Amino acid sequence: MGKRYFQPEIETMPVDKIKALQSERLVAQVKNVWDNVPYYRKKMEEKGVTPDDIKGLEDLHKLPFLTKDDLRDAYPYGLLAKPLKDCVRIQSTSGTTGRRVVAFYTQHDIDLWDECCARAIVAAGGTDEDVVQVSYGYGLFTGGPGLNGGSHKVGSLTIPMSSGNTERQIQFMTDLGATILCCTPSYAAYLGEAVNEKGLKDKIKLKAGIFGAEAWTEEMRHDIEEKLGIKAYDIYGLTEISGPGVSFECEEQKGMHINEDHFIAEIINPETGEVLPEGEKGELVFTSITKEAFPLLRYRTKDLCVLTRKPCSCGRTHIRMRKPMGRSDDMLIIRGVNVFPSQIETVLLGAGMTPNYQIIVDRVNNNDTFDVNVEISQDMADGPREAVDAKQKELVASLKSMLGIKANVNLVEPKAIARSEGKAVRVIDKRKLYD
Ligand code: DLL
Repeated sequence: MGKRYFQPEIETMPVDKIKALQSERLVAQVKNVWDNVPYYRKKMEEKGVTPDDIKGLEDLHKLPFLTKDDLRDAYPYGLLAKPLKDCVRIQSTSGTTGRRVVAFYTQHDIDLWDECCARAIVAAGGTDEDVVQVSYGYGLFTGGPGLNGGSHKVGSLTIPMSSGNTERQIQFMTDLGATILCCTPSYAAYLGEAVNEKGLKDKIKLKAGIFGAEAWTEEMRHDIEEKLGIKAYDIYGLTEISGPGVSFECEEQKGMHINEDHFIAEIINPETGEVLPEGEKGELVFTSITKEAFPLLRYRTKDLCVLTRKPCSCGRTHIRMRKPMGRSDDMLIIRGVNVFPSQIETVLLGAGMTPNYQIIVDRVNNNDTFDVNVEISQDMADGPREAVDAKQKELVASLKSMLGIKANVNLVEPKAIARSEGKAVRVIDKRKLYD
């Protein structure tokens, strides 16, 4: 049995103490941005707030929100709170042109970020005896560098694989006896498929995986756990707020503990901006209270989520967020109905299908078309045609009952859908081309 926590005093700190710490850090951070970031000062002045108005957590709601548009307006250096000479790294999102976000880090920021990722690795059972294969992309994407830094802090042997080259991934995994795998859940599912096809499941020593960077369902978790013979843990984060490790799952696998000594979380009504009470679903908003180079206050993530402070049997006291079930900008509106890709994943995997699927939406003669392509397994491909037809009908019916609208379900041959090595492309919305 390894260590249970990476930083026990912080991770199990009584809630009133965490709140006091957050209050103190918030007050200091507000003063810091007011003094050092003209963009913030202007936003605060526009809202009629000054640092004197912010005396603690209870005043957080008085601060203006920050959105991706602000990041774009202030691009590239307009939100820096430290001189460039104190910054040592940038990371960036993989967003399409025009939506790129560049985040800055001092060495201290990177140290704290690494600690957050180390907490996640220890929560997944990691120790200095583990061999951690980091198969998130390295480079501008935060996944590789974040988990790499966390693994170093834990003292695990780190394999900086990056993503791609599945053959080599599996070779290193078996030869070096990797025990913890870090990558996107869609890539984990792909690796699981490849390991089983090669008959190597008995040859791998993996015990846990730390998967995030995209929405994934409980059904997907079971699929990966079964294919790789591991426990699959969720990890969440975003470039703007640091990267992976903003929150992470513990052995309970019931929501992700937010590292509250660094980030204050709120849930708001995305329409009105009103702060919602604990337990209600809305948009997740973060305030970074320890960041030096790029501190964002009340940053709107667009991730839809629920928070809970119910005590967790792992002993951690930090608030938990439920798996984000999609981003408000991921939500598809098809024939006037709101559809989240995760609902479709739940239906498909619940019906025993593979996690290889793609949703294609188009507009023909002013009507939305809605196709769900999903691969059948090799067993099904080798079996009777009638079974495939029956499955197709069953899926149409279950999707209709989940979503309220009808989808064309196309069952395609194994390997017909491109595999993803990073974030999976689940939705192709061709209507966007016409807007
Ligand atoms: O995806 C950071 C990360 C890397 C997280 C590795 C976990 C593991 P971005 O590329 O900036 O950063 O994308 C952030 O991805 O706002 C969510 O919409 C989504 N996301 C991240 N983690 C999860 C998760 C990284 N566990 C955006 N579940 C976020 C659902 C997630 N969505």
